[in-house]
Amino acid sequence: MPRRSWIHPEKIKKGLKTDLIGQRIQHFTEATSTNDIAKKLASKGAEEGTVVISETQTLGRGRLSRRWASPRGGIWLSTVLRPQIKPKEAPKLTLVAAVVVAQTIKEIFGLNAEIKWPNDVLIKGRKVCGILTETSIKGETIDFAVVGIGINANTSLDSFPERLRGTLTSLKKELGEEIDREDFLRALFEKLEHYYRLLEEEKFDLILQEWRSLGGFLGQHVEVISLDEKIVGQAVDVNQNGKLVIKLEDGSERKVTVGDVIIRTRLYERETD
Ligand code: BT5
Repeated sequence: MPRRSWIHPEKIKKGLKTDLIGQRIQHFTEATSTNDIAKKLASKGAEEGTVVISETQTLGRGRLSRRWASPRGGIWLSTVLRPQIKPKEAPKLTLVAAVVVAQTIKEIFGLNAEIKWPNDVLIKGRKVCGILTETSIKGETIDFAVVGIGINANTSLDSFPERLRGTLTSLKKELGEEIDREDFLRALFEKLEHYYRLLEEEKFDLILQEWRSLGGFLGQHVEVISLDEKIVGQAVDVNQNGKLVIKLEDGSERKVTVGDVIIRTRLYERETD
């Protein structure tokens, strides 16, 4: 891969209006997983806001040890954070990151990015970004958190495994041209800092408001696979703790902490296309 097509940290930093996020950037041409590198750095005392970026990952990870395809042209990054929140509030960081990615995509490119709880950003129902938040807990507090963000930016669909091609998309595919990754990252870091500050100032309500306006699947009939259970109902909201609220057929409500959402209404529409 020619050097000129790498992400250049000094170009991101030029004009970057943040105090924390992205003031320190470690760039790799290849890494196992940026989350693993960021966790190592954080455990050795890396400053809050340190970002690790790699052009490719050989062991990119999703939740539950799933593989995350990380070919060239994408944005694979992890940020070290030291939030003053309780460990059980950690899922809020994933919601923050999802709002940040979806809003940045909307504002810069005018694409209709939507959030699918808990950690996906979709365009026209196809996944363009996934988020993986990992925390290290010390007693009753979070020692550090690493928020990993994977965005299919300048990736062609044929660089992904065939079985995934029907489920995902990239910014390049949606726009018909490559994006300037440094400009995009500068905007992303500024937005991340803004929403992270709101979280630290205990203004999660404001973040939730944004989340709801981007959570395109709210109101839809969904199936949620949570651990070994399948829950069917209507996705009605996300609550103060970042849990998904599902209204069951009998009218009662279930709150889900972890899981994968399948949007039934949309699946049905697609089948009848
Ligand atoms: C996620 O997991 O969506 C979290 C992905 C986080 C990736 C970032 S990249 C930087 C940092 N370093 C890491 O090692 N990870 C983070 P989950 O919700 O479990 O979704 C995983 C599923 O998404 C896989 O099982 C595939 O079906 C699908 N998938 C894999 N690669 C993909 C890609 N590049 N784009 C869209 N979908 C993908």
